[in-house]
Amino acid sequence: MANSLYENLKHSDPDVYDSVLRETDREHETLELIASENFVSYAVLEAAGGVMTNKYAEGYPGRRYYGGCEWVDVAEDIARDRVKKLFDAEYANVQPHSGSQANMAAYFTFLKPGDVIMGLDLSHGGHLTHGSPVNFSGRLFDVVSYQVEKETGRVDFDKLLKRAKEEKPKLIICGGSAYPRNIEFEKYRQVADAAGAFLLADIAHPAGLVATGIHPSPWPHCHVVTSTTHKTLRGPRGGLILMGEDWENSWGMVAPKSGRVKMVSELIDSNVMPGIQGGPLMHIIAAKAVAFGEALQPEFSDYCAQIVKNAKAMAETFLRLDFRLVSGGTDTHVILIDLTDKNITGKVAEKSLEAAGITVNKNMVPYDERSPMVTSGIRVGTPAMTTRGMGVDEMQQIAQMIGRLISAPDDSTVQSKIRQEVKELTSRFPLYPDLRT
Ligand code: DSN
Repeated sequence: MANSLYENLKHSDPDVYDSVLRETDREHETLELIASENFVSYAVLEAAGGVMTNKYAEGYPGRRYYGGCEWVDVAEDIARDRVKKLFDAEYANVQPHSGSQANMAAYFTFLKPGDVIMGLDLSHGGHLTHGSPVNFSGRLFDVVSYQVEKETGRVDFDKLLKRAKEEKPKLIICGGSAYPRNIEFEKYRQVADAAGAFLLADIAHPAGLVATGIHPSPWPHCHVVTSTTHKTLRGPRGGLILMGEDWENSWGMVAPKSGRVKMVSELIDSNVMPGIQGGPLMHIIAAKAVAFGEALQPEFSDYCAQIVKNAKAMAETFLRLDFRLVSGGTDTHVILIDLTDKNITGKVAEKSLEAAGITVNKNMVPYDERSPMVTSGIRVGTPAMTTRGMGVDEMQQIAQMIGRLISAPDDSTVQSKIRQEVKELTSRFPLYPDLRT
């Protein structure tokens, strides 16, 4: 039953149809090790590709600016209820189109332009939206970046405390995109309290691990949490905002008609819409609801435990092969390989691995002397391959392949041999068999 989902597309737009089919084949035939990617279920795909894409629903369930929202209200209520249960949260907003927009809405809730924020430096594992000068966060706020230590690859909290007391940020951001270790929420909160700052955790990467209790909980330490839905959480591409507990704002915001002091949740809701977004992507919110339902099942806990088991097995193999890993290993799904002593850049390593069917991304390592387009590292992650059912043996095999390619990046014989091994391995773990040619 090949491609029945795409019958209409096939006839009406053969060019786009072809690109979709080829992407499906690429996903099946390659080893996807980008730490921020995953493969959603058929149910999530169906909801994301469904008719809710047609509906305008500015506002929130029960108080929209458009008629005809009764069924999208049901989907959004399911999504909010499920994600609150999943993360043990009192408040959730599932409308942010992405992690960046979740962060933007949260910043606009707690900050004014020009306020001081502290976030982990992008080249030390942070994220663009944590204060990079080329991002809105770096352009609107006064950014004080903090870094990890060269020897440990981890944050020195005594140094962070000293700096925070000097700089007096209004908001401290923890979490990032290439930080292989658990986020130390409790220590960050001690720093935030000492500096009089709010604490925001961006758990986009470990969200699935947090939901299943494999990673420590951000509560009660973080005032607000943002995330994406498509990494370890294995949902459609999107964002969300959570609070463990809501509280009355202290920004002097009073609801105009009632004279009532607003809750922080109301401020976040209005900073998402109308603050930075218009109509929510209701098909994606429906797909988020499906993914949250899947994540509430016991099998999802087993899956997340296996992600970490796989990452640790891979990290151990890399260490045996004499690779340097930032922080010496991993607690999560992320491994950051420092290639500084290997006479190869991240850029060349990424290209060479790609030619053999292994997809990773080049990544800055702490104290990198190369540019972000070249880099001295690669980032590797296990969520996608774990979704395909691969285990420790396969992770060890993949790490060995990476080792062979990195020691001979220009050797086309090695590349084609490994391409063949990748083909054999991926064919044992089929992906979307009903959607391929
Ligand atoms: N680009 C994402 C990642 O790869 O981690 C973060 O936004």
